[in-house]
Amino acid sequence: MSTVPIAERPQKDTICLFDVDGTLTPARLSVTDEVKETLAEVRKKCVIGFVGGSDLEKQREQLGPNVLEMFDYCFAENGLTAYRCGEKLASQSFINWLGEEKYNKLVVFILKYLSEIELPKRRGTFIEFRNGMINVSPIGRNASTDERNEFEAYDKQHSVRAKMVSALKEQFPDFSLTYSIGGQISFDVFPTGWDKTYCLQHIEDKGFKTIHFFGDKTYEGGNDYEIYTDDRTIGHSVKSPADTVKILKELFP
Ligand code: M1P
Repeated sequence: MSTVPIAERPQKDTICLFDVDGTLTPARLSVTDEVKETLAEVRKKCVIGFVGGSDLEKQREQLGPNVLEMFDYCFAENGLTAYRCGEKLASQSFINWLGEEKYNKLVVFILKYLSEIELPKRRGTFIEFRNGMINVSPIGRNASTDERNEFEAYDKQHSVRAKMVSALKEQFPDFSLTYSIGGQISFDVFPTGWDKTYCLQHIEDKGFKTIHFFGDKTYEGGNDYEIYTDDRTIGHSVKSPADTVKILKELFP
C-alpha cells in the first residue's frame, strides 16, 4: 500500500506521537495487525511518529522490520536517534555529553552495587550502552519473558530498582542525570532533559499546530510523564494498545 504524501493529508498540521511499550504493543512484544491497520488509516489523515525509550533495533523487533516506512517520524531512545521519512536526523551521544571519566565511575558503581544485592536470579547484560542513554537491568537484559515477569513481580515487592535509583542519586548528585523506570526489568539513565520531550525539537519547525501524544506511563516518575504534561502536546493516557486504537478511532473517525 503506498503512503499518502504528507502535503496531501487533510490534517497535515497534526502529528500523533506514540510511546511503544504498553501503548502500541504489550511490553516488549510485537504489534498486532489491528494496531498496524489503525495506524495506517490515521496516517492517511495526519502525520504519525513513535517515541520510545528503547533503541531502534528493539523497536524493529516489536513494530516490524519496515518500521522506518510505517511512520513519518521514528524516535528511538527518546529522539536521540531520529528519522524523518526514513532519513536519519542529527543526534547527540550520552558518552560525549558525560565524558569517559564520569562514565567510568558510574559503571564501576553500578556493577559493584549489582554484585552486592540479593536477587533470586541473574542473567546477562546488566548495562546496555546506547547512543543517548544507558539502560541498567538488575536481572540482566538476556532474561526470558517468564523471567522478566518474575523480576517485575519481585521488584514490586522489594523495590530493587527504586532503591538502586536512590543510591545512584545520592552517589552522583552533580552528574545531572535522570533515572527513569519505564519498563519491566530495567531503568534508563540519561542527561536531565533528554526525556521524551527531547524528540519535540525535531518537529518544532515543521509547522505542526497540534501534537497528540499517547502513552501509558504518564504518571509522575513514569517515562511518558514529561511529554504527556508538556505544554506543546495534547496528552492521552492509555491503558493498553486496544485503548490507543479506541481513542484514535474517536479522534479520526
Ligand atoms: O520502552 C520502555 C522501556 O522498555 C525497556 O524496558 P524493560 O526492558 O525494562 O522492559 C527498555 O528498552 C527501556 O529502555 C525502555 O525505557
